[in-house]
Amino acid sequence: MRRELHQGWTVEAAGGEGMGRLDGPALAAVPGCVHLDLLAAGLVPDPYLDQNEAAAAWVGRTDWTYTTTFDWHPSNGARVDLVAEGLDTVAQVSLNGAVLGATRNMHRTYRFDVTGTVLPGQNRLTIAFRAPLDAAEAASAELGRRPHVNAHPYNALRKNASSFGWDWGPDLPTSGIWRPIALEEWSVARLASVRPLVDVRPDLTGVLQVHAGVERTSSADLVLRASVAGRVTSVAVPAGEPAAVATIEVPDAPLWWPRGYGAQPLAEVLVELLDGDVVLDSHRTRVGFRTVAVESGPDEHGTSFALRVNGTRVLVRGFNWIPDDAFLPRVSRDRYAGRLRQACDAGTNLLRVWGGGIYESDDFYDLCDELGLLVWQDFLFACAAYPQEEPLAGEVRAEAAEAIARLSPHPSLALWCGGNECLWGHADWGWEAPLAGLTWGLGYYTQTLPGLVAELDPGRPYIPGSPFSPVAGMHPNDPSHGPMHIWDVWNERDYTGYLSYTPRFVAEFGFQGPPSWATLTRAVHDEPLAPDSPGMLAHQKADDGNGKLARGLRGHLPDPAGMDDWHWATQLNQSRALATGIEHFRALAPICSGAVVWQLNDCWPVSSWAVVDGDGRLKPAWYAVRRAFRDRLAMIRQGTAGLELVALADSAQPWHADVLVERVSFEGARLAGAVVRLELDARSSVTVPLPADVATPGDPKRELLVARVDGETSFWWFAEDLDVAMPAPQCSVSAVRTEGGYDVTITARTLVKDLALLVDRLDPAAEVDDMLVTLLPGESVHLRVSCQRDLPTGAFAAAPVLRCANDLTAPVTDAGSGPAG
Ligand code: BMA
Repeated sequence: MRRELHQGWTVEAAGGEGMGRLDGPALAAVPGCVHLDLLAAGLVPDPYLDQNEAAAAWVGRTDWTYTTTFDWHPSNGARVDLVAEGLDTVAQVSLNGAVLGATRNMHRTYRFDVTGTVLPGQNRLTIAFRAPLDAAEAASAELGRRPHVNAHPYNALRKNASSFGWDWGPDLPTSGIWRPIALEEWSVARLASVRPLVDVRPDLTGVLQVHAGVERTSSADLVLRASVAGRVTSVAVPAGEPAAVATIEVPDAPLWWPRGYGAQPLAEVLVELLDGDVVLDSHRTRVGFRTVAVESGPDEHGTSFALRVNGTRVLVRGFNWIPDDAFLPRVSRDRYAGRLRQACDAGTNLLRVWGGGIYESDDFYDLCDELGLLVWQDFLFACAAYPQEEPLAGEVRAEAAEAIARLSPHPSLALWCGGNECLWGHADWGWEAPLAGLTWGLGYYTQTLPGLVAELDPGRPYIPGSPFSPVAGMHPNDPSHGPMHIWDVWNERDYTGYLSYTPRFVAEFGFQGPPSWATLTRAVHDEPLAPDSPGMLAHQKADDGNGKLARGLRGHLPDPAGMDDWHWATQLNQSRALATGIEHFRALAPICSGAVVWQLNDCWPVSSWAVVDGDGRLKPAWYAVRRAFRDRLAMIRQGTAGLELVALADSAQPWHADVLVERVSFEGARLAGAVVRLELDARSSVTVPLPADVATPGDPKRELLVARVDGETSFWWFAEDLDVAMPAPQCSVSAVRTEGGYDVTITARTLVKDLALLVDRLDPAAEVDDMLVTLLPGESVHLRVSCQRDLPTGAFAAAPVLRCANDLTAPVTDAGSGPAG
């Protein structure tokens, strides 16, 4: 019997900088975190707004004590356990004044036997958290300081690394009971662990092996019963046995596939522990029948790296995932569902759960199973050297074993990875001197973690880190060998730098842009608002972030004239940078088998690499990624011998089509043209040189190439916007009120490049169905705007709502706009 203890909690400062700031205990939400409690009680201003983050720094320097009372009356359970699924982080747990134990890992579940301590009638449960910054610093001093990025020694404590601040995240280390806490009463025996492992034999027989661990209070002969897909099996668990395995074979099991490759059938699994006819404990989960493997081996380009599901190579189009809120308990199932929907709608088939975050809740992985989103799961190590001594080593083992067992049933889980950039850090970031011979984590990545995966989840591939070279002695970020991260482009180079790479798999690459205007202006109220106004700087965490944004524009777009132009230009540049990278990496298939964008989401309102901002709004870059992630792409690219058309059919169907490639003037005159016939097998690509008369411009400043196929259009510009005779844009705009918003028709009178309706400027809740559309003179686009509000006439007809690339050099001329309503 399980009973949640989520009611009646209070929190009070028990030491440190928070002493004297509160009149007394404040009401506390469980699951929750102290920042949210203080916010709800009006005791701190919202740390996500303006410069409030700094004003809340004392919260992480305060010891916090959570207390509740609850009534309890004995049932017939012989044992009573207190089960805490997430305590953040260094804490002492007491019941009725008796210390039950100490915790120091937010990524673990703690179970305390409270039989005899829990009393009939009223009980008082107290969880005293040590200030996380003090705890991390003390642990670091004890274990020996080791290199890490950012301000605080997150590498000494098993707590969400990014909660101490990251180059996109606020420095707001939390405390609290962040996951459910409950009393569990049981007798005779319970299921201490359940791991349903799945395999598929070559004859397509699905094999489910349920590994169950049993904890007992008395010796009894028990039975483990498991069922799946209408089949049931039972195995004896004789007295004294701590574990059992039940195996079920499912002939012709329907295969689970990643999205774009097939369906996602899921089978319910019921696992029961029986004493005679009495069901002592049960566990329900779902599995999907499929195999997954990493393909990695030498070839003429280096060492391949690709995921294979059911033997089929998957071309990965992915995003990196970070915690969706710095205050983790706010991330509900609905919020996950919305964010994952945005990932799917952008055409992705994989999310990489980054090692500086958390093992997400079951909801996340359940949804990924349903949506066919593969999950690359990092173990929780990021950008630092990690001590291999106790107490950290034991925490790492316990946490990893629990995570492996919890996540192993999920068919979406495709890969375990030792961590983020720790191997790279050791190779390149000058750790040798500060480490002075101390351990740095290698044993975790090469022994502890692969050992646990082999023992607990043997069917799933493991790699020691990302980036990682499978060849001994090779630099971990070698482009030719295994997965790499491309960061020199954002940090030091122009985004065309992506084109110089021939990677095997890009697990991270990204380019910053500011959040949507509505998000930005909800969070930052600087007067005047400028890229470097104080609140803006508080919401730009990257090293020289604004400098890199500004330098990133150079050669592509003019220096922005003011805040509106800066915001649009940097968002547009982010879009183009990501599209450049993605198209290039996809065009390299099959040499390159994955492009995983850094990053999908944000954890608060901030300028960052995300394509969905901290309030969940789609940035222009999301639309650019969606276009670049289409199943079928026909792109004009610069080849070694001239311009060529690269066509990619990344879908289960062959692609037979004609691509019309035309050279046109900026005025829309057709100057030359050719039809390229595509006869592509499923999952294949072709490169066709373009005829010289099409590929060679008469006037590179006034011409472009247009490739049209199946209603989709792509473009080739002979020079950057700054270097061509980009016309001052003219369009006419008409809008018709519809049930859920507006149908907007925009007709170009001149060439209009990368047109966007930034509708959140009109209504923070509004969204548009497409963005970054290029129109030749006379062409139109119909955009659907979802919006409940009635908008004034002409609302869509001018900046800062209607924007395009050419209005950065010349303002849009309104060639007549229709009524907006
Ligand atoms: C990589 C990531 C993150 C970081 C990002 C942007 O290093 O793994 O640590 O946020 O780059 O700098």
